[in-house]
Amino acid sequence: MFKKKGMFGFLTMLLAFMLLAACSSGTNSIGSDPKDGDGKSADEGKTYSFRLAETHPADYPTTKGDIKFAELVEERSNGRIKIEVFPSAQLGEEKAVIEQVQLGAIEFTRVSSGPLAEFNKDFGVFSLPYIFDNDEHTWKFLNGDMGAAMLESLEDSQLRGLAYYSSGSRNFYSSKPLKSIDDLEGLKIRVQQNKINMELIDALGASATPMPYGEVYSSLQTGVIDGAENNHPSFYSAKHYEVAPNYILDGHQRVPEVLLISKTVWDTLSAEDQEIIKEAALDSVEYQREEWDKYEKESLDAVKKEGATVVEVDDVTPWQEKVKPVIDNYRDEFKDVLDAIDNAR
Ligand code: BDP
Repeated sequence: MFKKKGMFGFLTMLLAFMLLAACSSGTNSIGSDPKDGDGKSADEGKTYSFRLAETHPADYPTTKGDIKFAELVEERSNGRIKIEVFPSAQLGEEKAVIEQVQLGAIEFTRVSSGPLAEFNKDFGVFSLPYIFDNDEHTWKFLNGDMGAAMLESLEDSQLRGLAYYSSGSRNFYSSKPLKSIDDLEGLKIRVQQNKINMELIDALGASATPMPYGEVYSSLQTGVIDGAENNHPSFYSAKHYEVAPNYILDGHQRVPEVLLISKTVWDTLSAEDQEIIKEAALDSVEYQREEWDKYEKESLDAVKKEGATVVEVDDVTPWQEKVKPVIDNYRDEFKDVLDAIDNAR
């Protein structure tokens, strides 16, 4: 687990204090009696203005989920809790944003489990290849007890997981031809920033270059890397197909998206407001999943139309065999989660 005590604790407290002063206005201060003079709930007078950091643009399905979540919170709090969604990485790349959320300087974010794994090692399990059969299997696991327990475990990392969002499956693409697994040999491939991804790329005979998502396009363009990997929506939306038009549908990972609130911020909210936020997050999932399914199809069609070469993989067995050492390496560490994933089949 990623834990910093001492200075980190002090900074957290300081930021929490500043945040309270900046964000909360109203007649009741934290710690005062929950009912004010005329018997109203303390929450009725308190207003908040929060920020949610999102890496994707406004029309992307995760951003649409974030916006739906923000709308539900605003509606259900009668306008007291406003969450402004900042799309297109305006507040920074995911790793930096997660650090800010830990401190409470940014209150909410939607990130991928990929970078989250560096802050809470349990989330590394999602970077293991071929652990889920399909979308249905993934959601059965995420909606089960272990999926919920993993969101809870984020508390150890000063975060609170509110909900999972859909992210489809990830596939390789390159500026060089990619017709089969052998073509990956020797290529420089960008990965999400965590160590399991490095091992995965090694096992495939390629060399891994971790870097933030926002740097991938220019790195492909200038030849700093030969390829990358992502789901159809990101491949299309970030226009990576323009500079790496060879796309092979190996589906090596399913890495869920996660909606997070800072634990520092969460702890300052009343139980009623926590409930509003928690429920709104869960209630935004269905809409996000519908938007995801639509956009996933549209984006695959769109990249084909734009001239990308899309290669289907009829049999993933050779891929699974080649990356098996990575799973074997983590089988003990992730035993309970892997068992729960198997049981969700
Ligand atoms: C996309 C995720 C995004 C990640 C990106 C990446 O939605 O959160 O930042 O992949 O590869 O699929 O870093």
